[in-house]
Amino acid sequence: MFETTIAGSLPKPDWLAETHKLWPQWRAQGEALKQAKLDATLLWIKAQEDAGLDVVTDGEQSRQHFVHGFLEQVEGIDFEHKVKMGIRDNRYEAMVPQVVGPLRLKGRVHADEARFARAHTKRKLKFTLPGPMTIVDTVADRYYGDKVKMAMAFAELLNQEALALQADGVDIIQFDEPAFNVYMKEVNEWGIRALERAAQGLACTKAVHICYGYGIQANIDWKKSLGEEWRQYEQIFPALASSSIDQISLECYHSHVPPDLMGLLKGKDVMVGVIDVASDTVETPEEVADTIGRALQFVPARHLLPCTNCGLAPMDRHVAERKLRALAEGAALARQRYGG
Ligand code: MET
Repeated sequence: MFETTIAGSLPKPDWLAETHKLWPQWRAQGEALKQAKLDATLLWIKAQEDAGLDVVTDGEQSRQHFVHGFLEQVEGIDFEHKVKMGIRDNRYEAMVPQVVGPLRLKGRVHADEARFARAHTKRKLKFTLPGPMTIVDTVADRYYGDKVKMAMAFAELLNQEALALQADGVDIIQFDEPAFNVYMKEVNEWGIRALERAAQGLACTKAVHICYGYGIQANIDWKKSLGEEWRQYEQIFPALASSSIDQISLECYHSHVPPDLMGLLKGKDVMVGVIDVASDTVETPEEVADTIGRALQFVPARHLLPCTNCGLAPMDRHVAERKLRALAEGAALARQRYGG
């Protein structure tokens, strides 16, 4: 009951990469970098276990960014000539690589870190991949000329990697789709179809993470513009509820998402965001348990997975460690309070 999990990413230690950044520069190269990534992975697996989390991840220590990490292993993408592009409906600008030819995987993308993580934990292991719609929104297209066609091409590649991750022993594969609350019409037209293509044939648990973004300034400003109630999920949850995806996330703590929207996800596991990623104030176990209590009005206990609102990548490392503990302690308190 109340199996705890995180959105995926954790801060990189300062000997691995620049800190407090979404697109940090690595501190080493070649073999030394490879080793440093695995060392950081081990450190965070231990920290998640020590905190008492039920499901652990590799902390996304081996990728520079949650979308571009996957793209680095895709043929047909030019990383040498990045261009500035407005992403998430021009919410912020990013330097993005360009799609310049047919897309194909160069080989395995995440075999090293997934197998390494699997070898070092007996807990459930979740592995995250960017979703097709979010990828399409984070690259510049100079080849396909058609968003849906390009998304389906990415979905096929994601599916190849997802099936291989399952064979590596991963228990849960999560696709990250923060673009899902920006382009709601497209989500219903093709976003969920592309997501299901990416998850096709998986027998392990399939999750989708949707959110209002990291705790960076552009997102904080955007949220201020969304009004008193954030109802975006209302437009996409019905279709997600009838999809083949098992677990769906939503922000709860410090968010303006009306909690009754969780009721639209009947039958699904709901990853309920009980940890704010936009504030360094560490939640108390009581606050976490209170948030779980509110969500229980709309989600049965066996389907409720306490989670972080989004990834912790740009956060201070020590704050993140304390937030992991707050998450686990809050869930433990909720088990006592609501367990019987
Ligand atoms: N898995 C990603 C992370 O935890 C999701 C990011 S969505 C903006 O960082």
